[in-house]
Amino acid sequence: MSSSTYRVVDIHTHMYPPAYVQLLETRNSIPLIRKFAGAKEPRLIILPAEAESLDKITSEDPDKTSSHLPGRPVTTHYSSLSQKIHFMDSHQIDISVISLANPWLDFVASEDAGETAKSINQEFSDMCATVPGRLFFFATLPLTAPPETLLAAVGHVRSLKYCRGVILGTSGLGKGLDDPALVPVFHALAANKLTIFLHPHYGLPSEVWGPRATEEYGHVLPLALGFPMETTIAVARMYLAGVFDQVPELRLILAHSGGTLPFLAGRIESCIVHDGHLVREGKAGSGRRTIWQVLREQIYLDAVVYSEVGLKAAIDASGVDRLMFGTDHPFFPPLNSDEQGEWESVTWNAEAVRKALGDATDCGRAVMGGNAIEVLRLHED
Ligand code: 5CU
Repeated sequence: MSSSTYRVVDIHTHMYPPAYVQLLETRNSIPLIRKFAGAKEPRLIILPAEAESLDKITSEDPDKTSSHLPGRPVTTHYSSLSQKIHFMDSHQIDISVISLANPWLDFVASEDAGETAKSINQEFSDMCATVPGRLFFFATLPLTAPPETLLAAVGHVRSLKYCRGVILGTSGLGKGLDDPALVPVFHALAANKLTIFLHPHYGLPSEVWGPRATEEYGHVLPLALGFPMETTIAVARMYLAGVFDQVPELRLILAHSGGTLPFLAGRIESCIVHDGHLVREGKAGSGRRTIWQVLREQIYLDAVVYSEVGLKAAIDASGVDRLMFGTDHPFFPPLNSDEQGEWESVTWNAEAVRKALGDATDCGRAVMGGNAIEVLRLHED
C-alpha cells in the first residue's frame, strides 16, 4: 500500500456480485454466462459484437470443444471480494470505488428492476462494510422500472453509507441521455450529491467493423473504438440538448478519459458555431457555455487511457484536478502471466500518469488518488 500521506484510489473497477452472476446464468440471450465443453471456466458473453460468435458456436455444436469461444472466462476476479482486495494490495491501491459492470440492469424486466437494483446495491453496500475505508461504490439504477420506482431508487442509494454515486450506461430510459424524461432523474442525483460514473456498453453498430471483424479481430474494435465513441456521442448529445445548463449541479465522471471528447471538443465547438440551424435558433450565441467550459465545470475524467498522449489531452481539456486513476479490473487480465500477480493493464495506466505528470509530483498524486478522495468524499465514512 502507499504511504500514509499518499493514497491511491481506483475509481474504475467493477464487480459482478454472486446474485448478478446467477441472474446471467439463467439467460439464453446476451448478456449471459454459459459453460462450454472443455472450458475450465464458464464464459461471460455481454457485448453486442459477441452475439454473432455465440450464435455460430450454438448452431454448430454447443458441446464441441472449441478453441475460439465467445466472451471471456469468468474467473474469481469477477465476483470475489477477497480477490478484489488481493488485486488492490498487489497493485498498491488503498481505496476502490467499485461498480457493477456493464450491462448493469438494462435487460431486466420493468416489474423486476426495482427489487433487483435494491438487492444488488445492498450486496455492494455489504461488501464495502466488510472492509471499512477500503471500498466505496457507485450504485446501479433500475432504469427499466417505472419513473416513480426509479426516483425512489435514487433516494434509497443516497441512504447507503458507502455509496458515492451511480454508474450509468448511455441508453438511459431507452432513448439516450438527452431524453427530457431523464431530467428529473438528473435533478434528483444532483440534489443528493450523487456523481454519475458514465460508462459505455453498446459501442457502435456491428456493421461498422466490417465482415472480417468477428473472425479475425477479436474484441479490439468494439472495445478500443466503439466504447469511447459511444461515450463521446452520449455526452455530445447531452450537451446539445442543454442538459448541463438545465442541471448545473450535475457531475459526471466519464469512463476512458471521456472517450474522444478531449480530442474532439474543438471540432464540436466549430461545428456548433458553423451550424446554420443552431445559429438561427439562437443556440450558438455568445452567452452559451462552451463544451470546454462544461468539461471544466461539470465533468471529471478517469485516467483509463493507457498512454500519456491521451492522458495529456484529457488533462488539457478538463484540468489536472479533474482526472482520476482507474484500472478497469477485472477486465484486461494478463494473458501470459499469473493473474494473481501484476496486471500490465494497470501498470500502463499508472505509467501514463508518471510520464504525463512526473514521478512523485503533487499533480501525479492528485490524479492517482487525491482528486477522487476530495470529489467523492472518500475521507467521510
Ligand atoms: O472486455 C470487455 O468486454 C470490457 C467490458 O465489457 N467492460 C469494460 O468495462 N471493460 C472491458
